[in-house]
Amino acid sequence: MTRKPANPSTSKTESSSREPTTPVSYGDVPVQRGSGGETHQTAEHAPAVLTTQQGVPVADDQNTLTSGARGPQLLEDFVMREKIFHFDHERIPERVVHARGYGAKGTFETYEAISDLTSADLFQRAGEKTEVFVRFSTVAGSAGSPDLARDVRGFAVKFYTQEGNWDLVGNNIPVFFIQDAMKFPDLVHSVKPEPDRGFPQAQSAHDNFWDFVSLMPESTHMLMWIMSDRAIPRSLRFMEGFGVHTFRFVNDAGESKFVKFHWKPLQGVQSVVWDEAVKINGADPDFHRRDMWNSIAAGDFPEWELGVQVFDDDFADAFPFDVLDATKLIPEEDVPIQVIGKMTLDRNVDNFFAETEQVAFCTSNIVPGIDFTNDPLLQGRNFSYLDTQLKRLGSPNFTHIPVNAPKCPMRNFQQDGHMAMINPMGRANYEPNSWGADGGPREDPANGFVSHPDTDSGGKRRVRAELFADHYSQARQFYRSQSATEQAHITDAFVFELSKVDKAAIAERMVAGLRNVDEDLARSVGDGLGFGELPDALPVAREIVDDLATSEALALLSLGPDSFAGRKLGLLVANGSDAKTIRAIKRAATSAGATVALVAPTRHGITDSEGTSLEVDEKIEGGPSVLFDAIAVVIDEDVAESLGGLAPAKDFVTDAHAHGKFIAYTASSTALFDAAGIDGDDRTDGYHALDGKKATAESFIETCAALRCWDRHAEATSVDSQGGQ
Ligand code: HDE
Repeated sequence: MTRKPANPSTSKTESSSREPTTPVSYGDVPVQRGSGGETHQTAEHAPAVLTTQQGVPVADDQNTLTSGARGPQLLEDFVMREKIFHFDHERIPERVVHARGYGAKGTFETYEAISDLTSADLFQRAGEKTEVFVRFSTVAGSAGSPDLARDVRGFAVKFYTQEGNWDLVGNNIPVFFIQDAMKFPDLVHSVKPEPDRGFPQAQSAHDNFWDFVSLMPESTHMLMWIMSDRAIPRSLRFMEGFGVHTFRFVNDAGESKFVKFHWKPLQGVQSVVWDEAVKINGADPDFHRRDMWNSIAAGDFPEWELGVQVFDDDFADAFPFDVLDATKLIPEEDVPIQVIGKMTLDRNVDNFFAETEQVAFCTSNIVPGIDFTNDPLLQGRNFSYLDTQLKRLGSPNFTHIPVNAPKCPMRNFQQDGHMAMINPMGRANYEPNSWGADGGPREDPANGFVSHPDTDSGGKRRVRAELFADHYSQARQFYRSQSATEQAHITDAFVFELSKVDKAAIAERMVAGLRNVDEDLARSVGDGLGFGELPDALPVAREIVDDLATSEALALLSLGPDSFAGRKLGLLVANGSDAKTIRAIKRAATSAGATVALVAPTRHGITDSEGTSLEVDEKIEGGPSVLFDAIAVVIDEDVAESLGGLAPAKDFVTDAHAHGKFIAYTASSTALFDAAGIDGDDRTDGYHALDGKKATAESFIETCAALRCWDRHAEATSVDSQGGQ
C-alpha cells in the first residue's frame, strides 16, 4: 500500500522510521496511532500525514508538550501554540444583516440570445452555460438563528460570466420596506434585538419593529408581503426570487430599456403555516438548509427560470407609480415576464466557511450590457456592499478568495494589501507605461464597461420624487389579489405580531395605517387584538389609487406545485405494520418524485408484518409531522392503542390535522386518531383510507399534489370552532 504524500517536501513513505506504536491515551478513550502517527483508525486508504501550517509532520496531536507527565506546559510547543492561535481567530464578523444563509453551486443556461436587449455576454448565445453561486438567507437573525423565522429571504446569485462577475442580490419578495438607503440602518436596528435587553432574536414581533414601521407608511406594501406566507417558505427550493430594483439593459448600439428580474421556481411556490413554522423552529432549526443539502445530494436539483420584465421610458412615464421606487412593483399583467434562461443548483458547497460564509456579493458587480438606475435604494446599496465586505473579510483582497474571484481573465495593477494572492507580474505596475507588450494590461474603450449616459440632473436637494408619496395603493392591490385563505393568514399574522407589542399606541397606529389598505383587514386585526372602536385612519400623503386590477401572480396559492415531487411524506410505522401497505405507499410516493421518511416509536429499525426489518429515519419524538408535507399512519391495533397514550404520537396526528395536511391511514390505526380527539366524523376532508392496494396509495399521493385542505386548517384554527366569540 502506498501512502499519498501530504506534501512533497516532507512526505514520508510506508518505510518511514515511525513504526506503529502502543495506544496513547486521550481521556478515557484509547487512540491507536497509525504508522505515520495519524489516529484515524479505520480509514480504508492510509490518510495523509498531519502537518503544521509550515508543513512540519506532527507526531502527537493529542498531548501538549510538558516537562514531565504532571509538569508545566512548555512555551516552545509551537505545534500546540499554532493550533490554538489559529482556532482563536476562526471567526469573522457575521453579516450585519442576512447573517444566516445557505449556499449552493450550479449553472445558468441561456435559452435564446437576447442581443437586441442587452450586450451582456452571458445572454448572447442560446445554450450558453454560466457557472453560478447562490446564497439564500434570512435577514434579521444572527448566524445561529432558526430557519423558519417570519422574515424576507435573501436570494443572491453570483454569475461568473466571461466578462466578469454579475451579482444579482435579490430577495424572495419583490418590494422593500424603505425607499432611501438612508433609512436602512434604522430599519435594521428596529428589527434586530432591542439594544438594552439583547432580544428578541430573529423576530419582528416586538415593539421596536412595529414602532418604526408604523411611523414609516412607505413600509406598508412590504408589510403585507411579510405578513403573508411568503415570509415562511416551505423550502428555499419553493421560493420565487426578485431583483427588486429597476435596472437597465443596454445593447451594443447603446440603446437602453428598463428591466426587472424574476426567478420562477420550476418546483412551484409553497409555504408552511405559522403554527407549523413555530414548531419547525424547535424540531429542526436547520430545516431549510437541511432540505437544500439533502435535495442536491439526492440528485433532485432545484431549478429556477430567470424572467425579465422589460419596458421603456414611455411605459415608465405612464405607469401610476415611480419605477425607481423599490416599494412598488410592476404587475406581470401590465408587463409580462419574458423567460430568458434557467438556473440549476446541482452542487453543494465543499466547505461552508470557504464558500457560503466568505462569498461577497456586491450590487456594484455588474457587467457590460447591464446598468443601474437612479433608484436611491440601489445607489445606496452600491456603496454598502463593497464597504461591508472589507469589514467582514478584512482585506480589499477578498476578491482573491476562490468563491469571489472571476472565472474569466482578471488583470490590473492593483497590488499588495493583506493576504494578497495575486500581484502584477513584471516590472510595470502602473499605466500608462512605455514597456510595450511587457507593460501589462490596457483599457479597452470599444468593449469595456461604459455607463449608460443618463442625463438626469438637478439641484442638490434631500427630497423624494413626487410619486414616492403613494404608500397604500399597491398594498391594497396586493391584499385584494389574495384568496380568502391567504387574507386570513395575513390577518392572523398581523394579530400575532401586534399581540407581542407591549405599547398599545404602537399597535393602534399600525391598525390606523391598515385602514388605508382595507377596512375589513383593519377591522379583523382590531378584533383579534380586542380593540373596540378602530382608531382613525392615518392621513395619506397622496390620494390612494383604488381601481388597480387584482393580479393573480401576487397570490401564493395560485403558484403552487402541480405534483408531490420534491416533497416529503412522514410514514408512521411500528413493529407489525402491514408490509403491503408500506410498500404501496413508498412506491407511490417515490415514483411521484417525493421522499418518504419512516417515523417509529424506536430509531433502530422495525420489523413489518412479513418479518422484514425496515430502517427507521426518525424516532417519533424527533420526527414530528411538521417536518413533512403529508403523513400516513400504518400501525396495527395494539400499537395504535398504546401510542394513543403517548403525547408526541398524538401531536403527530393532531398537528397534521390542524395544519390541513393530507393524511392517509389504515383502519387498524384509528385508535390513535380517536385518542387524539380526531374521531370518525373529523376524518373526512383530506383523509384517505389505505388498504394495501397500489391504486389507493397512488390516489392518495396524487391528492397530495394540492398543498393543503385549507378549510380543515381554517376550521381547526378559528376562534369560533374553539367555542370562542
Ligand atoms: Fe442588502 N445588505 N441592503 N438588501 N442584502 C447586505 O451585505 C443593504 C436590500 C440583500 O447572501 C449586506 O454582504 C442596504 C434590498 C441580500 O451574502 C449589506 C440596503 C435587497 C443580502 C446590505 C439593503 C437586499 C444582503 C450585509 C438598503 C433585495 C445577503 C452583508 C439600501 C433586493 C447577501 C453583505 C449574501 C446583504 C446593505 C437593502 C438583499 C450591509 C444599505 C432592497 C440577499 O451590505
